Parts: sequence; structure tokens; C-alpha cells
Amino acid sequence: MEIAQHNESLLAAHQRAFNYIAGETDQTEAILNKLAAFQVAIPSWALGTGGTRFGRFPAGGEPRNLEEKIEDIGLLHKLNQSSGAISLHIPWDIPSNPANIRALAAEHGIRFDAMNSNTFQDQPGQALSYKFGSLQHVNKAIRQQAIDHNIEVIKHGIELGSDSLTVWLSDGSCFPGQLNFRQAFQHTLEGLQEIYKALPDNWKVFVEYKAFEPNFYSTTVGDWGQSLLYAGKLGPKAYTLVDLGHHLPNANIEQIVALLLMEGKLGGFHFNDSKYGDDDLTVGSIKPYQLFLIFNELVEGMDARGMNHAKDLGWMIDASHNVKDPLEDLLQSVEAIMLTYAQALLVDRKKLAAAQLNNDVVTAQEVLQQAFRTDVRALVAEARLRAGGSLNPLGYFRAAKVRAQLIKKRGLKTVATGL
Ligand code: LRH
Ligand code: MN
Ligand code: MN
Repeated sequence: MEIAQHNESLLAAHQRAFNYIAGETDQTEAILNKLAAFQVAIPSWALGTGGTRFGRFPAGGEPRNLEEKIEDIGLLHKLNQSSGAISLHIPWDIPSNPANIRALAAEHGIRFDAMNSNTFQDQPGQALSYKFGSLQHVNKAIRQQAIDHNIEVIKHGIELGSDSLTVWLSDGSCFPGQLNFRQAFQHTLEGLQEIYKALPDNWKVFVEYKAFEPNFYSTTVGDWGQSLLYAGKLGPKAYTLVDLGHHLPNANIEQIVALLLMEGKLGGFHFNDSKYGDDDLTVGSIKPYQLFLIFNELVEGMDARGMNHAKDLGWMIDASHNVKDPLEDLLQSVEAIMLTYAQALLVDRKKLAAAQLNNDVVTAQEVLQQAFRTDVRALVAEARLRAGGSLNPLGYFRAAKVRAQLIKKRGLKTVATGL
């Protein structure tokens, strides 16, 4: 089934809804242009079912290699016109033939966002173990192995046309006394400095923090303060990466975002949602208002610094799927991000600033919630429609029986690499 054909049946209802919302703001065209430019990278490790160490229940048709992963993302992008990027995890998704992979991605309109290194697992044939950490390790040879791996990942990225590296370390300790905190920090900093030296001029490195898991007593890049310390010591190409699931409970993530932006040190995002910890659930499924407050700070802070919303930060999803079809889940996540971005663009900034100056707390809340409670689905759908996408990506996915087709093509028992 053609996308246009599916859109046909939805057009009249869409037009009614769009006319209504377009009449509510004088910013319609500007918002549509911003939405069209905004692209969210899909993680190469989230195209199969996973995300739990207890059981994995694949529904079939999972991509068997990187080529098929790119085809899956190509399909998402064709439907929503907002998934024109992929973030690769190495060695889970080593491009065996980078030139071909790059060409295939380009065919689908997909570029390579940040490359991710992996020193949190031992790979088959690996000389030394990361059981007690990687860059923080007391053994210099193990630290060097982790440095070398990160430099390898940069090389893969250069071949693909990526321009950033995300370093997430599981380094830390599970018990008091296990680690000398200062020494672990120093070793990690020195390792990151070596990796930093290998970055091409136009590259960035993102230092991703996480408060807990798999270490449950201390983490060597445990929060945004520690990440910012590393990024500051490393230099202008180093930034902090915020993964929404990596905070202690009730952390005020929007305030963290505002301050990192103010310091010019916010590099990018791993979007997901959670109720308890690093749950990696569908974006916007649990705390949509928190996501809105984060986007509100992003729009305000990026505008204050004259930044390009679409280009100056890395927008990536980092989620996993236990009970949903991964592609449907990713469509929902991207949609949640686009809706929230659109709502943040609707915030009446002048009115909010005036309310703040007058200590008018009630009006300040009203201004934010006015935008948050606006139904912007038709705005986002219109942006998709104009770009040649689907008015209802999820509806199309089901109507066209995409999963059944993938199972027919790839088989029922395929398992994608990833978490
Ligand atoms: C760690 C993390 C990090 C990894 C990914 C697989 O929890 O968020 O970004 O690279 O998950
Ligand atoms: Mn992450
Ligand atoms: Mn995580």
C-alpha cells in the first residue's frame, strides 16, 4: 500500500484539525519549518526486542545485520520523515563494508549521528576483562585496551561520516572500599584525554553520565557534575550527554539542561522514559510533562544562545522494547518527541518572562500548561504530510502489515544485536 493512498482516507479529518490549530497561533509556518528540520536518531541497538536480563521474547522479523537495521530505520523515516539518523553501537554493529553502509544509509536519507563505544562488556576473544572497569581500571593495560577501542570507534565513525563519539562507562564500584574515588577519576580523565586527542577537528565527544547500574555503590561518571568536570578538563570538543533515565529519583532534569546549556556544555540527549530507574521505556509514556519542561528549557536556552535547534545538539533515542513491536515503539517515541517539541515552540515566552519578573507564579504555570495542554497532533502531522510522510505512521504500519512482511522476509526466529 502506498503512503499517499493511506493518507487519502485521513485527509478530511486532518484538514479540520489542522485548520483549527493553525488558527490558534500566528507561528504556524515557522513551527512547521522547525518540525520539518528536526530529526531524531534511532539507536542501532533498539531494533530488536530486549531490554531485560530476565527474558527476551522476539516477535520475529528482527533485522539480522546492519543493512537490515538501516532498512528498518529507512521505513520509520519514510513514514514520519523525522528519523533521518542512526546512532551506532560498536562492536554490536560494526560496519563490515563502510562504503556500502554509507551508501545504503544515504539512499534512505539517513545520516550517522554519534558513535557509541562499548567497554562495559567483554567481547569474544578480548585479551583483558572489564569486570572491574575500563578507563578507571587499576591495570594500565586494561585502560589502554579501552582507549584503543574508543579510537577504533572514532575510525569507524570517520568512514561513515559521523562527527561525534558518545562514551558511556559502566565503571564504578559495587561496594564501599572497592575503589579509590580520586584515582578512578584521574585514570578515567587520562583515558578520555587520550581519546580526545584522536578526535578529528570537527568532532565532538559526549560524556554520558549515569547514577547507578551495573555498579550500585559508586559510578565514576555518576552525574552531570562529574560529566561536566571531565568535559571542562578535556576541552571545547567535549560535552555532557543527558540520558533521561540516568538520574536519581525526582532529579530536576530540566534545570540540569538549562544550566548545561548556559555553560555551552550540553552535547545531546538519549531520550526514553522511566518510572523507576533506567527503564528505557517509550519516550513520553510515563512523564510527558517532564519531557515538556525539558523541551521548554531547550527551546528557551538554545534561542538565548542563538543555536540551531536541529543541528547543534545530538537528538537520540535510547530505549529498548520488551513487550512492544520495536518499530511501533520507535514510531511512538519519535512522535512523542515531535509533539513535545511543538508544544515547547508554542510557549508564550514574553508572557512567561513578564510573569517571572512580577513573581506571578500562577500566570507562569498557566503559560506553561496552556502550551502543554494544546493538542498539536495536527501540526506535527501536517509537517509530516508536507515532507511526503504518513498522516498516521502507526496506522499505516498496521494497515500495511509491515511486521508480517518482515517475518516473511527474514524469518520468525531472528534476533537483532543490542541490549
Ligand atoms: C547505558 C546506556 C548507554 C549505553 C546504552 C546501551 O545505560 O544508556 O547509553 O550505550 O545504554
Ligand atoms: Mn544512554
Ligand atoms: Mn541507559
